[in-house]
Amino acid sequence: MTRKTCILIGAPVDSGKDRRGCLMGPDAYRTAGLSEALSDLGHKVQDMGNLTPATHAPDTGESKLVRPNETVGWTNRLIRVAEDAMGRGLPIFMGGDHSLSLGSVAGVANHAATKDRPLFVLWLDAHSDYHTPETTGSGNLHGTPLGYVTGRSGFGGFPAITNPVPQENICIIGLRSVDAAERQALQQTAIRRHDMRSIDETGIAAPLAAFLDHVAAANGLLHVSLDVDFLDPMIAPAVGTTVPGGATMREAHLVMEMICDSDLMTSLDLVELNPFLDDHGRTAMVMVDLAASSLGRRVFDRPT
Ligand code: 4U7
Ligand code: MN
Ligand code: MN
Ligand code: MN
Repeated sequence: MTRKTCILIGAPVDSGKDRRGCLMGPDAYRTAGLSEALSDLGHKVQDMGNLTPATHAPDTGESKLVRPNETVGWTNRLIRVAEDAMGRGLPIFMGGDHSLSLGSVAGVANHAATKDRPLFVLWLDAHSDYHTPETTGSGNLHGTPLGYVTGRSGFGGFPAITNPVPQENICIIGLRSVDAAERQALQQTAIRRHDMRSIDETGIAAPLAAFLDHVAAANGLLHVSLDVDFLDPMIAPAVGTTVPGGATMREAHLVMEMICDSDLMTSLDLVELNPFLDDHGRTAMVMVDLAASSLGRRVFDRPT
């Protein structure tokens, strides 16, 4: 793996759902040693500190959505920061809840367009996050980032998507909780979807390898979005939306090590960690370990 400039971006976004606590995520990753883990692997690391949302209208509580205006503020800020960081290195967005990806992915997509390269997105998540503000039942915008970045309608008030991510460039792995409205909409799309049943049947390596081959063949950029709830709650309890039956430590390590071997990843989100729900920092440490695995950490040396 080539040596990278990793740009750590604290995005303490907590507006994407009712339950509070993800705002503590960036500092939990720092406390768990993310920066040191990456520099020990030989990467250059810059920590930009924590962002704040761009100026936005106050949330009045009248909308059926949870704090939409604050999320608009975060999206505006993150689009600009992502565009800028992509020109300087490999941004790692330390969330914050998954609504941060409305901005991180949209900004990365704008950068890819300036380089005339296609953007691919690997979504590691129990959920498909394909709602729009019109279809969401919970009003929680952390369930909408893939709807937004693919250019679905219904995101009035949010910055217009100038470079939608093509459906066929998106691969979701880990699915085990998809709402009816999302399922219906997803069935009309070319988004690659691998639920836990198919992973049990085929293993996790085959669908991931196929997707990575596809990215490489297209000379694409690869954004990886790692939601804590991709993992089984037994190994990663610090998340508000636990769903049993998630990825094991072995599966998650394999995914991150294959991403590393491909040397394709150009940006990464670490999202949904809620340190308020953690057990002695266990989940934060697992997430740091996985991030390090995607950037060169090896538990065992393999003969070449
Ligand atoms: B996450 C949900 F209803 N689909 O819309 C919703 F099940 O970023 C969950 O993946 C969304 O954690 C989960 O509220 C968003 C729910
Ligand atoms: Mn998610
Ligand atoms: Mn999720
Ligand atoms: Mn391993």
